[in-house]
Amino acid sequence: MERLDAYAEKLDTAALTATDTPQISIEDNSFTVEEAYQVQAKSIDRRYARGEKRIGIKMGLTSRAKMIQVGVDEVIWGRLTNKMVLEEGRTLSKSKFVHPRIEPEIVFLMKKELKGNVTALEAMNAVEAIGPAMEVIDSRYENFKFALTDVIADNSSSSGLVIGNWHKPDIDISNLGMRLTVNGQDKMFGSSAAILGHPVRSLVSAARMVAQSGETLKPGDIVMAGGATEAHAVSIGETVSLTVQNLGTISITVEA
Ligand code: 0L1
Ligand code: MG
Repeated sequence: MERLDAYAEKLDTAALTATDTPQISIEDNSFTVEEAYQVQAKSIDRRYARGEKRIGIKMGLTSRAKMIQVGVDEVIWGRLTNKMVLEEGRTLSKSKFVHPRIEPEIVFLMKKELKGNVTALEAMNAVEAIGPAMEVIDSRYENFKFALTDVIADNSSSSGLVIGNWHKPDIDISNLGMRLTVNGQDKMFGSSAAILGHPVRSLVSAARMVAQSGETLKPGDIVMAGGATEAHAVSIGETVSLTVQNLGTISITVEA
């Protein structure tokens, strides 16, 4: 089997069986960012072959808090499938993940195609709706430790998402308060401004970065803009809730 196919199979199996795996970059120090995105695409192709459907993309490491938490300081992206969606107000089965964490985000729903280098105005004009969201990230690597190439190959740790009600995009999202609670206790406070200064910048980056892989953002796609605070490592029995100013509250309960 070709080297990149073998990495894709290894990461796909790790995600499917919720089992951790050693970092690729430790054994292969010639592994490049370009190759890592190819591995990501190949591992997602394996999901499509099992019947999963593409629903959009996620942006990762779009805030300083996130970059510091994992020691990687570049914006990255990953692909989302229908199987990753968790129903708002319901449960997350911890046993289906290796070591899941939850982070507070803003999500966009696209109404127009967006491709390559676009302005913030063009990006906002392509948005149908915005909403509050929580991303469930789950590195497939041992101890949640990775280099930039590793995490890109691992679909940027993408593993689940919870989305709230959609709102018209005429709400000012530049500086919305975001509050994550666990069993009603405050855990993280942030602002949508922590997402690259304004979440629309994440959408601008998304259009440019996916184009480098020959893809576009399409009508109906969702785009997760990235975490506004560091991520919370979840435990069984926790109800994790996010309130985003003017956008509403969403919750998920962690079960075995
Ligand atoms: O969505 C994110 O910002 C996470 C990207 C990958 C790094 C991590 O697993 O925390
Ligand atoms: Mg995220």
